[in-house]
Amino acid sequence: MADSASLKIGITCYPSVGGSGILATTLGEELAALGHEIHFISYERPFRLPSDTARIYFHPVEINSYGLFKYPDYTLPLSVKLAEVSRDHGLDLIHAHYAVPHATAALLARDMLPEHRRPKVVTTLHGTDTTLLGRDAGYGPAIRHALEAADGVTTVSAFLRAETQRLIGVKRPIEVIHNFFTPRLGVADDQFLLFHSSNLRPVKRVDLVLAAFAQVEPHTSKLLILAGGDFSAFQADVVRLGLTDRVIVRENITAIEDYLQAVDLGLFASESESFCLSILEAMAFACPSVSTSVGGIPEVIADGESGLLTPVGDPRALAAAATALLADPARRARLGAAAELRAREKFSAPIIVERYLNFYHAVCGAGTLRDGAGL
Ligand code: GMT
Repeated sequence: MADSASLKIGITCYPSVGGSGILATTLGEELAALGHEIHFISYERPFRLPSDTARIYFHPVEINSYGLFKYPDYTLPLSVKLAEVSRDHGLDLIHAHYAVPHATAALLARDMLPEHRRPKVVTTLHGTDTTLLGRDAGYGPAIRHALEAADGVTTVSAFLRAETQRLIGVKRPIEVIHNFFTPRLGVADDQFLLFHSSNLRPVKRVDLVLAAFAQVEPHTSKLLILAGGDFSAFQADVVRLGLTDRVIVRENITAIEDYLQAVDLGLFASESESFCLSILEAMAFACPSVSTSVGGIPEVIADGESGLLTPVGDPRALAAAATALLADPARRARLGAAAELRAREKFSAPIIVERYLNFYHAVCGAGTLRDGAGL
């Protein structure tokens, strides 16, 4: 183990959608935030693993397909990659999430290395690795061996520990460590979270969003950017404006609701915009926005009632509006409640979808499509 308190940890898990991979990813992020060095090893980057996080590295496992093999093998290339990463980065520990095949591959990796460079192996059982595969005669003995030979084993519930003992006959101690979830954007309880969401195209004026945010009180606010695309072109601005620790970027997020629940104020600097769906999405979560008054945005935000509008190209005005709302929680709450009501009453799915349907009917003429007259 390393002399200092910080560990070098390899994590292997399923990278696709699924609780075990999500838990492994979140655990890695939390550990990295605490100063540990985390190396993810899998056939793909775990889908929730953000890019460019300090102290987090991803090592892909390459899988070749050989004519002799009827079934492609992942376990051996994974074990070799785990051993390589362990050797090259001096891992203290490999944490295998979901026994098959990760626990076995981790053991192989450990055994491939010279004794003094062997990492410890911890396996976390997540569910069907015990309850389904554990009772499968083709897997059970291998899982039992991997668990008995690991340096530590955990399960995500007491239920799963009992099932592992009952079904697999594991005798060694098993630690129960439950799953966890805490919304974590690195925002302290007393900090405001401003929010910008867009496809980053030039009309969105992300440069002015950043310029405005740079003028908002630094200690009490962070800016979350949900980027529909590659944000890297703006990183130089982030650094130049001294915003490195204040801007949180998440690229190509589909589950935007998870984030919108946490935001306090939207920040939009578009120079052209026919509507701005992102403002509406925030409104639906009682989050008012400060935005440029352009195009159709005044139809979305009732200025002074459900948000604040400022002139185009004036980041100072945008910053002043944001600062005013951050300084006045009661007004911000009033605007947020009005924004939510406005979103529901004017722009919700039942209302707008019915408008489209009515319009289709009007365009088609009563019965036109059904009786085939229009074909
Ligand atoms: O075991 C599985 O079926 C897959 C696994 C996953 O990767 O999603 O799900 C299990 O692990 C999750 C994370 O620990 C648990 O929240 C799920 O309850 C568990 N699924 C089952 O036990 C069926």
